[in-house]
Amino acid sequence: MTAELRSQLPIRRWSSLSAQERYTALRRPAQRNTQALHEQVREIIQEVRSRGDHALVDYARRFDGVELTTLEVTPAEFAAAQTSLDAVQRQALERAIANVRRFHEAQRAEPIRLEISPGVTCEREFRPIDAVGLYVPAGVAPLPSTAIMLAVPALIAGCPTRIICTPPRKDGSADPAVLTVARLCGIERVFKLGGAQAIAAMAYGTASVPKVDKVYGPGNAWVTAAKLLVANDPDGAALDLPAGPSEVLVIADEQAHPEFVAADLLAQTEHSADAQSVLVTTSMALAQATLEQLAAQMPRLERERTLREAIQNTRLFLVDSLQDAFDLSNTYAPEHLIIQIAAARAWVPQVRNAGSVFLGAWTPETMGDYCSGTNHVLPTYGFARAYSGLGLGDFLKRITIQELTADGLRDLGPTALTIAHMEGLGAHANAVQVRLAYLATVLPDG
Ligand code: HSO
Ligand code: ZN
Repeated sequence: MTAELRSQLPIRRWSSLSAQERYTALRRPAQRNTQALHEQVREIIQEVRSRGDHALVDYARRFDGVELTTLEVTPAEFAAAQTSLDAVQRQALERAIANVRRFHEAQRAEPIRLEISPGVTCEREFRPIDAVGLYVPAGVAPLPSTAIMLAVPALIAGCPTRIICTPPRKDGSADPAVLTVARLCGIERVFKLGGAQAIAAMAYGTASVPKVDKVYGPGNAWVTAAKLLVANDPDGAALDLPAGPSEVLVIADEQAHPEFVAADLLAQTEHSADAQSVLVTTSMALAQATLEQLAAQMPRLERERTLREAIQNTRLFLVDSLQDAFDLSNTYAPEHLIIQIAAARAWVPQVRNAGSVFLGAWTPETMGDYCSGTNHVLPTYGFARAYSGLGLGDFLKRITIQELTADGLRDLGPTALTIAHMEGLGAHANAVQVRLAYLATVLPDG
């Protein structure tokens, strides 16, 4: 086992790789042919737009293998879900929700009101997005934690319409844990819809599914393609962030526990066959011991099949210094960055590109995935270079407001006039000029 893994996962010395080799080594697993995929997804969206609920029922039959009589979860199904969880499970969800709630409440920003110069006031206020559609995937496993990460910020932002779409199970029911989370987070409308058709239904609305302004949540390549397509259409819906397969990068030194490091790599690897885990270490001994631990732990884990596939995407790098490790990490821009080095906290300022950071030996990514309080919907596929993970702000709009007094306009108006003339936009200048002229004649002294 170890020998097999060792041949699959060479420990590469970063300093000996050329620029091209480094680029190739850090490339994400290839995504599906997007051209063909987009064509198929476009067709699904078109069908949902023209045939509404009928198309949704047909797709559920074809893709999920279920015959749905109602798309929406009924009160009876909600009630059954509540009783199907045991007390420990329910309390775990409640505690996770409470923590995520506290951390997201703390993200509430104060409105701004500033007098820029006498008589010129600028303000910024927040408004919730009217209608939000939360997609909770269930491809590899139902993800009640994802329901938490989406529903909690939507609730505290105060979005008036909040709906969930989640794929039906084989028996045509929705996952009871997802339904329990929905109820605990004040979401009353859940639809048993998965894939691109769910996104289309939320973006355009059907007889049963309300139209939303923005769609949220991770999903497979179909879901992501659908989100991108509907976001490009003014009649569709905005999207939260571009999403790809999940990934983690672990920076470890010689003091790290190989057992923990391997466990963290595997935790992320089990998400899907195209998930990626990367180890960057200053210690050859740690790299080798981690390989041994991977081999030892993998056969004990339930999702060994997926692990064996996805482990091929794992990369092991040996670097000359911690500075090199952080440079590599910033280039890769991981969704999750785990730092298991002696002075983890001291290195935080070196992190420039990462979705979410986990410090020290006692902070497995699993905690952030489920219950510590941070959001687990994060930028993947290198998008962490420019995007952030989901937060309260993604459910709010920032609206600016301004008000000038006559004196304010007298004072600042000429500046606008000058710039308007520089741009050759005479009507802009005129809108100021007519007022200044009025003030000069009708109200000569303000
Ligand atoms: N690690 C995933 C989130 C998740 N993990 C949900 C378990 N359940 C986000 O990258
Ligand atoms: Zn996870």
